[in-house]
Amino acid sequence: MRPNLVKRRLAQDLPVLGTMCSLASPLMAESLGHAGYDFLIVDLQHGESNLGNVAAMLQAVSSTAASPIVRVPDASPLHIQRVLDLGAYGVVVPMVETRAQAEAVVHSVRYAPHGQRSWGPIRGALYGGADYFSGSPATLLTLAMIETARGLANVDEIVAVEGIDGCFIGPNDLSISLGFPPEQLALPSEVEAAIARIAAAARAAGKSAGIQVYSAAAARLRFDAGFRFVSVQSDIRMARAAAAELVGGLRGSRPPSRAVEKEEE
Ligand code: 3PY
Ligand code: MG
Repeated sequence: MRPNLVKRRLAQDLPVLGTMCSLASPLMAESLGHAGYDFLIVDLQHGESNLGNVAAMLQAVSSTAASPIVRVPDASPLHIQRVLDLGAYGVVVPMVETRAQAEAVVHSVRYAPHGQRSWGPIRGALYGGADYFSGSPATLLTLAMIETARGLANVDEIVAVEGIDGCFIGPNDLSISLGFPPEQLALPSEVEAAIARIAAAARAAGKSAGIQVYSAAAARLRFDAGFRFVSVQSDIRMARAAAAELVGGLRGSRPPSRAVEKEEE
């Protein structure tokens, strides 16, 4: 089966870098893939994509060297199995809170006797190869998002589940669940302590720790702290940030808006 370089690097305790595709644009995904990311996450939880367009997104990503990963909207077998059938080489599953949920996720990724995935990798086998059935357990990546107080409390059991390759921390939901607002540049110490606890649990279980961050500096800090799977920014956030910087730079301190011209008219 075509190797999953992200899973392979993680197994060797090597870092991998990616970003989120919030936009349902295959062309944007293809462009990002050619920028050199190790993986791209097509986001069906909060992004524009859905089961109707995810095949085109995965085709775009798989025309590049980046591993095509999908964040499903929830842990339901329907989403996990459909995106794998359409060629995802990994799933990121939000809001995993218990060992039973983590086991159910693995059952959706694996065929019997280790799971309950139904056969039909309509595009997965085109991308992966004819030995998809035998090769998929060692190739497909399965990450459980730990991003709630309950997930934090059960993290040791979750990351210990066989077939879970590691955790992926959502700092915003984790902050909210611990009683703090999302989108903080500097996370409260309680959230940082939770993040360190989750990463330590993953490492103790011999699994990979992953996290979403919003700057290159934050990515460096997380890699230095032992995180191996780091997603930085997203397509739309990068576009907005670059546009705001360009417009702000050209207009000095004036607001980057046509409203300025209107006020001056
Ligand atoms: C979060 O911060 O909650 C996330 O899910 C990041 O993607
Ligand atoms: Mg989240």
